[in-house]
Amino acid sequence: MKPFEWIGKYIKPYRWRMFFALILVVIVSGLNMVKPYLSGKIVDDVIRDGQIHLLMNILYWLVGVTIVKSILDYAYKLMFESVSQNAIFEIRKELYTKLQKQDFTFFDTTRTGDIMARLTGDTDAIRHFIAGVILSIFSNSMLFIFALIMMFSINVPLTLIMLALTPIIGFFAYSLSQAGKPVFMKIREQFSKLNSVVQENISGNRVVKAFTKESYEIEKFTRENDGFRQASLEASRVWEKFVPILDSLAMMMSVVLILIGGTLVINKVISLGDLVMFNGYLWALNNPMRSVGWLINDVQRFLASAEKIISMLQREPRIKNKPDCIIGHQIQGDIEFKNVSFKYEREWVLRDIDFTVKAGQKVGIIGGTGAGKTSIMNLVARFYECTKGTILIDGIDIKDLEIRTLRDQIGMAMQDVFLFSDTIEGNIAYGSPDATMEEVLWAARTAGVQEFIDKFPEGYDTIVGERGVGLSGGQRQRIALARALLKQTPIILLDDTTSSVDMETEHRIHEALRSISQEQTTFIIAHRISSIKDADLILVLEHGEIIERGTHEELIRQKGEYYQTFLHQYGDIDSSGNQEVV
Ligand code: M5T
Ligand code: MG
Repeated sequence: MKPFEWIGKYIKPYRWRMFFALILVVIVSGLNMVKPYLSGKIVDDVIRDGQIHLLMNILYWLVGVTIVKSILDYAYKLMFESVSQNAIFEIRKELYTKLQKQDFTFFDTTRTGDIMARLTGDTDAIRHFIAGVILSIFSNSMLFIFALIMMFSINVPLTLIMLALTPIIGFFAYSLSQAGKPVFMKIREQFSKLNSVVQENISGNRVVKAFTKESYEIEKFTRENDGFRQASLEASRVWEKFVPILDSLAMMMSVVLILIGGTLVINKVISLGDLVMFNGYLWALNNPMRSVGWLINDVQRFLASAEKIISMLQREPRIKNKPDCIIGHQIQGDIEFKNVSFKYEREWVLRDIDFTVKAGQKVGIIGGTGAGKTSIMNLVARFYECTKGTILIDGIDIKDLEIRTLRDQIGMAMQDVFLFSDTIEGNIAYGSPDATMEEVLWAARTAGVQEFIDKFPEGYDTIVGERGVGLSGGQRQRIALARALLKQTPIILLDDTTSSVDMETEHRIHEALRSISQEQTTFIIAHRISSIKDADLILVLEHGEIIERGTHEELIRQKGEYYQTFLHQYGDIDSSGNQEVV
């Protein structure tokens, strides 16, 4: 879609307001002609012809016109502003809604700074275009036309001479805008660099302090800060170079006017009042020419921003509902991976993953770092689509299920815990806003949140900082677990959920989980054997492949990789593995 056509869509609902505002602009431009006209009248009728009684009338008119003009000015500016604010409100909403629809791949490949720029700087360029540029182009054109009409009515040759001079101003103004363009782009770029340095420094403040890199960070900031200063200075150098030229040219036009106009007055071709009038209209000829360059820049900036926004709005997520997807299916919890292979980019991350789980069964997944455990979870929730093979839930290919139907019935505690800056209760109930306090407390008890909540004087109303600052890693994990449990879904995915809690608490949590989740199909990813040893099926993953599978006892008997891990973790325990592992 073309930017102008696109922006038209957002202005269209307000076309009448816009139309009315434009009419007001025409009226105001017309009223702008009154003052020079009346000045001429003062010279001719009052001063030359001595009609003193006209003076008061003219003054009343001047005051009246100024008041009306100011009111209309205020009115149309407000109208333009409201149209632009309404339009960018919609654009922001659409962008944000689109953002919510995007999949993991989008966020993997798009920088946060770019997304933020779309929502801030670029939408502001659109606002400026509607409220500033369109208005300015229209009002300048109107002024230009009205002034020309008035000037032609006074003297045609003089007007033609003046008109012939205006392109010179236009040319210099255009050159100024072109010279200024790279500089202004540099300022914007430099500003966003400065922003990202600050942003990263604030989120990484703990690492900065831990490695005592404060002075390094200040240096980094100073570099960008200085870059911003240089760019701004460069802009004013360009500006200061051209502005006197533009002003002198405008002055030159007045000189030419006085020279030629004066001769015409002496020769009685026009009156002195006409010359005064003419001089008054000259700025209405100058001004549009002076703005031309800036308006071109602003239009270009609008086009660039609009194109970026359009491309973000048009970007389709890879993962989306099929047109005939199954909506509202009540999941039982049978899960089957059929020869599933997967890669994020080029490297295969999972190869030929093949297993079946019955509803209500517990699956443990164990394996080294980077073996592909989290990737399996990502596939179950369809955050990514498997490259080869099929994943079936209750015998249905998950690609045929509506995404919401699928994800609403999966409770997830992710490896990388994210908490919102909200109360602990708010965080637990994030996925289940209708849950009662009893239910929240139940989930909190099961996940072991209750055990530490007394440490906070405000209990569940304690507000946790951004990303959960103020809580220990284990506390954060337990809140994330409670959040997943509270949803009470037929499928639960727990990715390394108890890795940061001590063995004893972990044991208690797993006991509690066992007693509550009889019907839920549960995936538990863990590095510790103690977390998964009771599972109905344990998958041992290595480099994206299942190398062993079975129950704890079976795997111990196989004396393979699992057994080796077991020995490492419980080296002093009887190798038959029959002993209770805590
Ligand atoms: C398996 C790669 C990663 C690793 C392999 C999440 C993610 C992973 N990878 C990507 O290229 N992009 C991604 O977004 O995939 O990664 P995993 O499944 O996260 O491994 P894991 O969960 O078994 O590891 P760990 O450390 O959590 O125990 O090569 O680079
Ligand atoms: Mg992982």
